[in-house]
Amino acid sequence: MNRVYLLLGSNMGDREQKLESAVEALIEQLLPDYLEVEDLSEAVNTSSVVETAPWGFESDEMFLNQAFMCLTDKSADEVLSICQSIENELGRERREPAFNEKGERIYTSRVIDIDILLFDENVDGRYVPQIINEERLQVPHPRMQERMFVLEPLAEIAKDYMHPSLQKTVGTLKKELKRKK
Ligand code: A4P
Ligand code: MG
Repeated sequence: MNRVYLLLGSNMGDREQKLESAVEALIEQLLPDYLEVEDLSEAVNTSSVVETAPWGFESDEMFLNQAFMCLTDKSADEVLSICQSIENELGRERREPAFNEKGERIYTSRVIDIDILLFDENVDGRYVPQIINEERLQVPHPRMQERMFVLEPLAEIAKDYMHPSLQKTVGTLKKELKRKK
């Protein structure tokens, strides 16, 4: 069984309800049916919901963010497709990523965003963190270490997770980012 860590975000509409619906749909679609009920506490974990100021763009609409972990028999690519189809079902309008004249990303408000932060493949019973560098999917998420709205909820459920390319735990990345601010 593989293991995936996601970040959910919403800053439009009924934000709590969007996060709840996303978590429900993710469990339904990622978790294999054959897992027994008593396994569920180990198979799924969610952080608390944190309210965060928009990062990278101006808006009066605050975000709710939440980290989510789930065991799954899907590949990272399949997980991405599932996240995108759940975003669509929950009313996300998808546009091509936009850039300003300096080549920086222009972010916009969204009813739901589901990003893959980390993905572990199960190799002989051990979780092995994957590094994926394709246009469609980069894992670990390339900006996670710069974002307190990611590290704060993620550290609640994966403080000791070792980032495979930075070689620092999520807890350390959070402490370092806090010091920088
Ligand atoms: N993609 C590549 N790697 C990944 C990955 N690890 N997870 C590709 C998910 N998608 C990945 O994403 C654009 C493309 O990224 C996808 O087609 C996918 O193939 P998108 O969800 O369509 O568009 P987006 O969300 O606008 O872009 P992106 O890059 O996900 O934006 P970010 O970086 O997630 O930033 N401030 C606060 N406080 N809280 C937030 O949650 N979120 C953003 C969005 C900005 N500011 C925020 C928050
Ligand atoms: Mg996204």
